[in-house]
Amino acid sequence: MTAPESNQSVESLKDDIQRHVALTLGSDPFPPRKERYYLGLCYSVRDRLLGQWLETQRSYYDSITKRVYYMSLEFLPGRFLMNYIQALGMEEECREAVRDFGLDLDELLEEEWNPGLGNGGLGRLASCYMDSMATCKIPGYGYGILYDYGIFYQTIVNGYQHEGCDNWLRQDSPWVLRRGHFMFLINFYGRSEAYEDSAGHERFRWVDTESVMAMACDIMVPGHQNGHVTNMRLWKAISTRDFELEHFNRGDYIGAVQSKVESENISKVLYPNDTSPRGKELRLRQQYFFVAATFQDILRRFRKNNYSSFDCFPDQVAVQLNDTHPAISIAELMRILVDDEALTWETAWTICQKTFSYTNHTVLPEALETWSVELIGRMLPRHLQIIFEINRRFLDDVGKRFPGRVDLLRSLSLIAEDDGKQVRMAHLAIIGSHTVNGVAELHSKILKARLFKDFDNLYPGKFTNVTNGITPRRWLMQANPALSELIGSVIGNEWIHDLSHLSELAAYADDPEFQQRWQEVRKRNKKLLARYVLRKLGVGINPATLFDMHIKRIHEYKRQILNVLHVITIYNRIRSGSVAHHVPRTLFFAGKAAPGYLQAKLIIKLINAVGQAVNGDPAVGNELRVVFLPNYCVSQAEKLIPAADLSEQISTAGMEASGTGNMKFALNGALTIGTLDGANIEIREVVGEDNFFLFGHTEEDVHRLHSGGYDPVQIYESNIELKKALDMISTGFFSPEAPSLFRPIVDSLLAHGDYYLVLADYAKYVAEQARVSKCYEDPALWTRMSILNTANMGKFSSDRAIMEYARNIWKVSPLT
Ligand code: 26Y
Repeated sequence: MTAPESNQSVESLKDDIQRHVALTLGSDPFPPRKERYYLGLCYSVRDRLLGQWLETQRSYYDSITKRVYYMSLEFLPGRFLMNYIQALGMEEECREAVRDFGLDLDELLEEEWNPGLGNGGLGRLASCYMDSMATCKIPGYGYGILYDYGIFYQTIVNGYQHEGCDNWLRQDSPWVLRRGHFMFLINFYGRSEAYEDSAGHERFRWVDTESVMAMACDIMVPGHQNGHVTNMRLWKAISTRDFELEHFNRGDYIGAVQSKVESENISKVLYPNDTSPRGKELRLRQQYFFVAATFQDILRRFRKNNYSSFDCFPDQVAVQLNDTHPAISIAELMRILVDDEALTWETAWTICQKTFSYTNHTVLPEALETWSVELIGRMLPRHLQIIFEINRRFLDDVGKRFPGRVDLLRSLSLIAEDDGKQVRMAHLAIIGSHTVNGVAELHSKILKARLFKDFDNLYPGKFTNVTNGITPRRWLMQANPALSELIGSVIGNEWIHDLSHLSELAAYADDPEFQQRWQEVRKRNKKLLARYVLRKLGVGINPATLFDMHIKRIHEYKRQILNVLHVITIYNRIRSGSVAHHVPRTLFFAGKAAPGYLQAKLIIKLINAVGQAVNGDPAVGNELRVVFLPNYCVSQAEKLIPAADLSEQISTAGMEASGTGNMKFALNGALTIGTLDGANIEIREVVGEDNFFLFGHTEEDVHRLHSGGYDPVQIYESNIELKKALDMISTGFFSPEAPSLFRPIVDSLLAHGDYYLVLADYAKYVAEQARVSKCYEDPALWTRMSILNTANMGKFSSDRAIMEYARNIWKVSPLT
């Protein structure tokens, strides 16, 4: 852009900001106030994107192309403003415009609240995929729920997690476009009624239902500087007029309002569990509400293109189920096709299987969703009938192929009989889909070899792998501007669109001058983080120490406790003056615990208690520091990750399906200490064994140890340092006011069998950590390893993942 043009665009941007402050917000533009000008800027940026968005949506209709529907109960997009600004390529303009008003863009960006519409990895993955769909011009949409309250706001009080409400829409979001004209009626409860149609066939209809409306709320997801803007459509529950009238007619005004409020509760709050479903009625209501609204929208679009027959439905529509949370879709599409469209069961089922594909995100048995037959039967009576019919035909078929195999029928059935009758949503998703994928090679292998072995035998080729990816736009370009600039200065900026270009950095890994620049950037990022921590926690940390980070949901399988045992071990070594290769470290922990997961909450308290003891001990000085950052979220991750030296990816092998934090760290030049789990394995493969700190039992070891013979007590007895650390925890060293406070943690390790094999991996972990310290003492070596990590991360772009889904699963091509 030439100078006068750019001046012109800065001036017109300034005019727009002030116009929005005055005319959209009704505020006096003078003097310029931060919150007002932040919103003025948002609306001005939004204006510039809306045209592209309309154009993109129009182009879908013009080309009558197959579209992807990415259905997810969770999205974690992070802040939008900078993402939009960079997508439009107007960062400099924006900086200048707000500077002219005496404001600072980076400060304005901090005004934005994070939309916390997800729990963790699964939701963030959905948002990375939206970014890549837009950037790769894959025609599609994200579908979800607009929760009024996202994931709870975490504070730490006296070391304990407290949950607060995340009322993110309190001040209305400039990014949420409410579409009052897209409203669909959603039914619940009632009963299924048989009747005879004019041709004398028995048919069913769903009657005497209660209903609620779903209103569409749209959020734009722009591709990177390509003029393509994808839509994320989130549903909000609105009560129906009928519902109210029924009460009004009875003269029951308060009853009317109450029923209105209750029906609108459906989209009120995100369930904050990320591993154990609780069979709560409202959660099933959310799932069906979301599914029914989305399918009405899909059919509306399908019909708009004037299709005469449903046979071509799968040529127009690909639906990706993000885990089983939207799996009731399969019964819903069957209901629509059989009851409303009067197709035969066989035709409808073929269409279903050609339309759906399902991504599994976990093998933890407690995370596999089931719903009681009683609940589904009451809330969705016709769907239960359909599920039973799907199951009857399916088991019939299996019975014919494997006569006499009752065990097989029991293991494959959609209905589990052991714990009251339960519908297994994963089984429904598998048989109703054409493709099922895991999210990393090991995970996909486990799905085939263990969890869904019988299904894999039954449907060879149905199971496949798509290793997760992350968007380099948010996780390098936006989160780490300094490193992006350095990279750009030597290899150009093509990596933003094609991450494999990062491999060109490998040529500089041993270049002393480049190494020095690399270190300077990293040091700068660490200083910025130290300042943030000081501001947030009032705790001073030293940027010259090794920044060691363990940031993710708190869960026993992620083994924060293993990290804590290492911290205590180092602490004891420092106190006894026996430190070999100790390098001063700052440990960062961050993450939320599900509010009902008491053991995870106790782990948070323990981390804070250990932090208090370590940080307050004058014998430790600067050698070791432990900080727990409250309220981990996308924006916090963007601040932490670019400043990390070491990334902790230490889950019990076989339990972390993929992980995506591991990718974000390595992309930003942190080194990983990790187990052979999830995508760690593939990261190690590409960055090279020498550039990865590996330890721990393999998935096969874990399987074997779980089959019998594992004795954690014996390990405890025979390892002095471990014993000492555990004894300190259990005897109240870290909780003198309540000595037995942490007993449940030690009991889970010693008395209850240590299911996550913390003790089994302790010695190797501590030894590998010593190797980390040793490497860190050699800056040239460390920097080389760091550069090579970044250089080899091309594979983990979500663009690669999305193109695999598009080619192999959805069969859609990018728009040209
Ligand atoms: C059923 C309900 C309680 C539930 C809600 C959320 C169950 C699971 C979840 C979320 C699961 C999740 O976030 N899984 C993570 O998905 C990431 C993206 O594939 C993986 O990288 C990560 O390993 C996996 O734990």
